[in-house]
Amino acid sequence: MYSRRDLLKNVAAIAAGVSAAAVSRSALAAIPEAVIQTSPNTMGPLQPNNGRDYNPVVTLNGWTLPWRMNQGIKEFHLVAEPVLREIAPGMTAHLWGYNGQSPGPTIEVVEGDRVRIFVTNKLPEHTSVHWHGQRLPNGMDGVSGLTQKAIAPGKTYVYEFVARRPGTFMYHPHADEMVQMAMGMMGFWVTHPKEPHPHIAEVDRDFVFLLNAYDIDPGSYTPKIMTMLDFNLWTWNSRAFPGIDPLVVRTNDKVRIRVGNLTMTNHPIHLHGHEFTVTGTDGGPTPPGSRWPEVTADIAVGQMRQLEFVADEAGDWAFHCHKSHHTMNAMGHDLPNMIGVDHSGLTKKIQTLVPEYMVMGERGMADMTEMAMPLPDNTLPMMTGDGPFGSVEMGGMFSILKVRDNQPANNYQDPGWFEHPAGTVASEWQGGELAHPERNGNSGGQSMPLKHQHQHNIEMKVRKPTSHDGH
Ligand SMILES: [Cu+2]
Repeated sequence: MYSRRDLLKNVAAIAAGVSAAAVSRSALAAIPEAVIQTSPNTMGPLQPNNGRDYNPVVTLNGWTLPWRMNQGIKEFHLVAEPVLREIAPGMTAHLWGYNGQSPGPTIEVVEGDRVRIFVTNKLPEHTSVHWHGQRLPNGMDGVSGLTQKAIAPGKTYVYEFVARRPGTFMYHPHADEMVQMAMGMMGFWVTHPKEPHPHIAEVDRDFVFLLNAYDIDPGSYTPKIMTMLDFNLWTWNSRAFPGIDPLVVRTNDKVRIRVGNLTMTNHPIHLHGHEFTVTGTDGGPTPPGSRWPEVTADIAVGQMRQLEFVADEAGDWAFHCHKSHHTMNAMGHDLPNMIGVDHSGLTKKIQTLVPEYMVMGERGMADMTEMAMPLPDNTLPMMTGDGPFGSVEMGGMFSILKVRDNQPANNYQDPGWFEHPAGTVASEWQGGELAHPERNGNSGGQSMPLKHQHQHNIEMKVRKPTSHDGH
């Protein structure tokens, strides 16, 4: 979680980067200065200070890349490079990304903008950048070998095109793709409409993040790049719960959440306490007549979805992938189901030989969160997160939508835990002894007695083989 001071400092740092690039030595240089950001904190929205105006997005645990205007062209500078990314406090990964981070910075432009992007390759192998979902000249599509030469290490390439349609996009390499995406190379792109659009709502809060996944053995730092499906860290913008910042909004705000999936499996993204509609995909805004209410949107591989709703229920609402193993951090998967098996005698005997020995899962896995289990360096507990009522028992793709009546507009500071009105929290029954449960089929119990007692004599009919005549 970030403090307000951090947020201001970081916004100021970005602003300083912009003005330095705009007015000093770089103003005369051929290539705009690359702005680097290494903090994993959620940066405040980057308000446009030139070009067409728009309402900027907020990148969860990320930031927006500043640009410079050069004779009417918006110029950005992306640097593909190895980065250190804190996945959550206690674990840092050696990834590849852009401008100091994985994912790279969000790029925000306006429909009709002519955009020029310089891409410098500081990786040990060649790369390219594909602008997923964009209308552009074929030679700007970034498919190495097919539409351009790969960008060799140390080289800088230039992409230039007009952002022709408004919407939600992403960028990623189209060179040694499996390795480079498994290492974290990706970023978000938003093209805002140049004028009010009938299918694009104006919203109060506009969040963006990418779904990504890594396979990093506990105690190690670098993802295994040959993993195809069995990843062990399920992340949003290369962060795992409890490292994912909350989405902070004010009661009755119109909220848009844009999500892109660059993992190798689908993610049913589920919001508690509200219904949303899918208002757009990477193909553009959906016509309003095609929308229906949902509380879970499945986001397939390579897809993007825009979820929109009015946040009219104050509280701390869970927001997560509905695949339960995607809300867990790295673990061994090959465990037998131990529920109901009593190891108490056995454990003590083994502990005289192996003092740290413990049994997992004899009452479910929740005990795991409370065990002070020794972990190797640089790994995360499988299920964790201290909530106001105890452990949240989550990891991975999990965050919290925090809806508050008094959250100031444009303020993303974590307001702390929700203060529940009296009498609105589930609590322990204090009404005395519980009635002994009646088995259905005896009397039916006191609340729903059976009308009649039936006794059926069930007759078994056995079909015997037909005669063997003819053999
Ligand atoms: Cu998932």
